[in-house]
Amino acid sequence: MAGFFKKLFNAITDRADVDWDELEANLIAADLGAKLGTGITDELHDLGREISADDVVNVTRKRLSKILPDDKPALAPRADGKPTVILVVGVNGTGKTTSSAKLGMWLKDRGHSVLLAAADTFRAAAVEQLQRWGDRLDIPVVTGKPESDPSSVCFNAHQRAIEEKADFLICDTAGRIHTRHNLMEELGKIRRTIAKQDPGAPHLTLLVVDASTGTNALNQAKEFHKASPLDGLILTKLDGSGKGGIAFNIYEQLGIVPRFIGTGEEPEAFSVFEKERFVSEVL
Ligand SMILES: Nc1nc2c(ncn2[C@@H]2O[C@H](COP(=O)(O)OP(=O)(O)OP(=O)(O)O)[C@@H](O)[C@H]2O)c(=O)[nH]1
Ligand SMILES: [Mg+2]
Repeated sequence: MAGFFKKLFNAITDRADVDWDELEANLIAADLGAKLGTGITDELHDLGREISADDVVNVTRKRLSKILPDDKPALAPRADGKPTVILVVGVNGTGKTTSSAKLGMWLKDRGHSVLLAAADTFRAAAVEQLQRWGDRLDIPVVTGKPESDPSSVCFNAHQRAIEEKADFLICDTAGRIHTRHNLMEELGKIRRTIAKQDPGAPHLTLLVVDASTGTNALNQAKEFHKASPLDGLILTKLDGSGKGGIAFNIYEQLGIVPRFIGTGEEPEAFSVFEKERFVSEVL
């Protein structure tokens, strides 16, 4: 049983009266946010009878699956044969580089051709890290010189993706650049540069959030969404203390849908987000 439900069970079993405040606090602590936490508690209260652990689980699951929209169709190459450009963004350490590589492999496993761009040129180690992933997964990686302009790396990678008729180009970006303001400026520049060779690009901007960081992830989503419109989330580290509740909170507040989940450091520990499965298994 996931930690999230265990906590809920503990809050209501072995006692005659439900401590509603504690139950609500637990739901909110599971990163579901105040609105959802209160909504679930109210619904349980309105049952007007003694509630069981099953009631809590059922009401919570039902609510949660109602919140998210139905799953998005899987990524498919474009009909015109031009590359789909995916920009992977997020604060440092959330799992951008790992997720870029995993997503590359996920696409490759489905028969699509993929190119990776190492656009985190601020740290030499970041370029090497992606290069190692590329070698391991047999996916070409476009790199620039250390401290070169990340936008130019993306431009060159995009050019190559177009020339080679790659189905997907995944751009791994930096998570830390002097200040958050500079980071957002840099992302804006990358977006404008990518759009030069294809006005519709980037076609998908995915924010990587570490599920164990709770409400910080919501703040990150707000900040990035303002600077660089987000099309979806990659929710990482769900194998750790991350409860995943934050995904519902982010969707409720910003309308950003989870698209992929990361459940470990290995490339296989990655899958497409499936609502029902997520609600019943991960949370
Ligand atoms: N357990 C677990 N670890 C993960 C997952 N995703 C990434 N990691 C680990 O998290 C650490 C950071 O991952 P990176 O991919 O380097 O993160 P990043 O966002 O690129 O970091 P910066 O480039 O420094 O901003 C690495 O040790 C990864 O192996 C996951 O889903 N589960
Ligand atoms: Mg990185």
